[in-house]
Amino acid sequence: APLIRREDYTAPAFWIRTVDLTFDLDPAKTLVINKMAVERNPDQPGASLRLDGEDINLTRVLVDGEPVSFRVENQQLVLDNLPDQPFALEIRTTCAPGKNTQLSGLYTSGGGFFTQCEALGFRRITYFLDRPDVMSVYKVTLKADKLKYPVLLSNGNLVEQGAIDADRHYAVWEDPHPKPCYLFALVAADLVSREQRVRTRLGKEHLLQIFVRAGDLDKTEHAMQSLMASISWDEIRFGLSLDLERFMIVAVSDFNMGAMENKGLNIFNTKFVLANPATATDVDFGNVESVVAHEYFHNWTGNRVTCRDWFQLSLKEGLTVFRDQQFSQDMAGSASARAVKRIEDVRTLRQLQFPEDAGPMAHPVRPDSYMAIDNFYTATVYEKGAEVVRMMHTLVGEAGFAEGMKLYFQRHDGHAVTCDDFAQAIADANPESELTKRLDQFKHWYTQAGTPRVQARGSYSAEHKTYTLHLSQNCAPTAGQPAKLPFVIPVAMGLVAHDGRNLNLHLEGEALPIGTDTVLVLSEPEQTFTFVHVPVEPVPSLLRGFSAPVVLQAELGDDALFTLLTHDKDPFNRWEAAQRLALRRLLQAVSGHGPAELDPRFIQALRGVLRNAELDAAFKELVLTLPSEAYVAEQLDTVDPQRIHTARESLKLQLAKALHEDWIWAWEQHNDCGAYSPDPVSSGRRALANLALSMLCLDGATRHNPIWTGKAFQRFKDANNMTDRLGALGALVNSHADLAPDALSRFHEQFRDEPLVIDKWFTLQAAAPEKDGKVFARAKALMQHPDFTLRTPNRARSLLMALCQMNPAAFHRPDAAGYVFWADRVIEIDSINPQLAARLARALDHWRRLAEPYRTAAREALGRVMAKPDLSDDVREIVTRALQ
Ligand code: B3K
Ligand code: ZN
Repeated sequence: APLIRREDYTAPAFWIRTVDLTFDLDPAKTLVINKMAVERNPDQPGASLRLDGEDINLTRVLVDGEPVSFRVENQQLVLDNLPDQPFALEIRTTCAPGKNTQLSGLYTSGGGFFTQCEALGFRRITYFLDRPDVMSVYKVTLKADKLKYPVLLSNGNLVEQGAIDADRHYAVWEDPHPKPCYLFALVAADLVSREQRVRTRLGKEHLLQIFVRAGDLDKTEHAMQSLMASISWDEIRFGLSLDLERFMIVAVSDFNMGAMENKGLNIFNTKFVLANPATATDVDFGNVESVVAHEYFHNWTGNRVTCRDWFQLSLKEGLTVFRDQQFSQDMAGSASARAVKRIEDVRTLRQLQFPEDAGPMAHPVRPDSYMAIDNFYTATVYEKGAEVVRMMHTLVGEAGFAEGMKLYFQRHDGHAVTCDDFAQAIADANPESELTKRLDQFKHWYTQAGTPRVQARGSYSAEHKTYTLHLSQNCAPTAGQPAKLPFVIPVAMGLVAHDGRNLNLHLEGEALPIGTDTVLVLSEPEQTFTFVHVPVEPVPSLLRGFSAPVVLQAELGDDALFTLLTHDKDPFNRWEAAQRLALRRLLQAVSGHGPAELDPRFIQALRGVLRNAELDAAFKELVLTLPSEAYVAEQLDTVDPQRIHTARESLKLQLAKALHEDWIWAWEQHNDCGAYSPDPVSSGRRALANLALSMLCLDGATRHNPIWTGKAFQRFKDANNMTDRLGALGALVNSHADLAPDALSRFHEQFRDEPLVIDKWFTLQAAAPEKDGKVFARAKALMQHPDFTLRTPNRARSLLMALCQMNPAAFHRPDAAGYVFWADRVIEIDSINPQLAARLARALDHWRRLAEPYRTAAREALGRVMAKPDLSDDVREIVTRALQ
């Protein structure tokens, strides 16, 4: 397929005002009757109508009730010589949902019918102008077998239902809100629902429903609570209310992504809706809360105001991720719990987005071209996009941002718009802000790929009591962008004295001090900021709360970092200081320069954090966890995954040993959380207890001391919730304990009927720390397990992503077996589900930075995938970019 370019955008030649769809649902052959009211765009007189269609059989085309001549070329139905007046267009097609293994369009799962239309799935249902700037009002009639598919759902309001004959029934749905076709959805299945009536601040009544398989009703309470909390949060924070009488969530087991924000009918991967204490971990509970919120928030940011074209994807995704992150922080409550959430978000950004920005898939938040748009639902569009919105929020303030949002909806409600329109609205509502003064430059965040580096140098004059901070920025070239213009970078900061005081900041030239933190705006390649009346030499605490998605090179020595770790008022930077201290030691161990032994000072500092009565357990767990192997790899020009693994495992073991008594203390203090509740305090306690347990098992394993593995096994059996059970199982598996196989088989036996738990079972084994090639061999063997299948994305990912993305040391083998295995799976999955295959294909994005022999072997594997006949565009795009 050719590249599609942002600069080639043209408005559609026709509008489709209304759509009346009738589905006669049958897995083998579903008939779709599509009646549209079409109107020519007067700007394009004489143009032909080109409707997209893929994998569907055309049986009839009528214009104003009369058969007309048509052509089908390049997966488009082309109609020439259409009238200038509005006309009725009727199209009949059939499709085979039971054979749709791509899970895009209309497909079957667990005996029901489901749809996924974003980005280009609607064309797999009927011929249409499958682009987000064509918005229509929908009426949908569903006809299906009554026994097999008792529940018939589509967007909007149910206006009619009844029997067709003894076996079949029907339902009619109308959605009053015009929408792009990617927001269309239908469900026909045997489901039950949890229902909740709510009254919103506007005084309107709404019906909320969550539809699941009969056995899963006891896992829907948390999602319902999250939905209700999201509804009131959006009203309070942004004045945005639910605009539908009925809001439905449906859970489905076979789904390519997390969830989908179809108007009034969100369809969710079961993984992000089902949760109860027995089957879901604290992390799962948190994910359910944020994904439910995310999809709900899309109702305004995405649905009421949508994207003009798919290059604008971050208009809705970056903004909606920002909104769900803010929501989760507010739900977390305390300042410390908010900071924990921020640290987790930044960790994700660094783990997923920074490498993307530094590899062959680097693209701007608003991409310039693509081959397969589904490849651009990326960490850059989502997470970096959210950081861009967050920087705007920082530059205009919370109240200013709310004003900007108001203006955005005043201007654009009901329209399909661009990222420029969003930035303009936020800026226009805040005419005096730093954002507005530099709006054009700020938008480099949308157009330039790559992670900027900020260098900071400070110098103190004891004589003048001044502290001069010199900041500079640069950004490495990325594909197609050899030179970058400077970004607008908000640098939240403060100055910390070695004795622990957070100093009052007084910028030179200003009348008064401004408190103990401020935001400097770095917009030039280099800038100098001078602080006056600085009583002692300070340590700069820069980029507090991670105020911009950049790599900060502050070159602080250990002393300065220890000061920040102990005294910074910003919890994010305390954590960051610990990460830097640990990273420095990890990199020394990897390079072989410098001691492989951890220094007592570092160990003492971590002990201080662990034993600090003022700090929350969740924060301690984050500080005491070493940076991931992926993050270490990110820092290196040449990556030897085995060396990184060995170095990290060795440091981890040293921490396990050196803090042995402290881990025992931590375990004893935190392991009893009482009745399960997923709140931040109890989940933090569980996280720390589980870390302690795994450290104790690790240490025990090297000393052949079975005490702690015995305790872990007991815990595994007794735990009253999945977090603790899986924590204990993980401690056994990750320390390669003798008891691990027994625990694993008990676990499988106990949860054999819970697919989401069986996914965890696969993941745990495939992501275990590699030891003598056993983990790789085990993962490979698990492909043959009767529960394994490539057809269910969750299951395929549970094993393959765990091995190929999360477990570098098991995957990158000197004998290349990991790459051979990877290429075989990408090729195999590509014939089933190209979107899924393309995700797996990205596991070798960074092959160029690998050391030999990995590099050559990885290249060969990529070449083998590239050579597959009929390779999908999705995978072709990933592999082509990698090899370029
Ligand atoms: N908008 C959907 C993603 C659609 C995936 C297309 N391949 C989920 C979300 O971001 O809410
Ligand atoms: Zn989204």
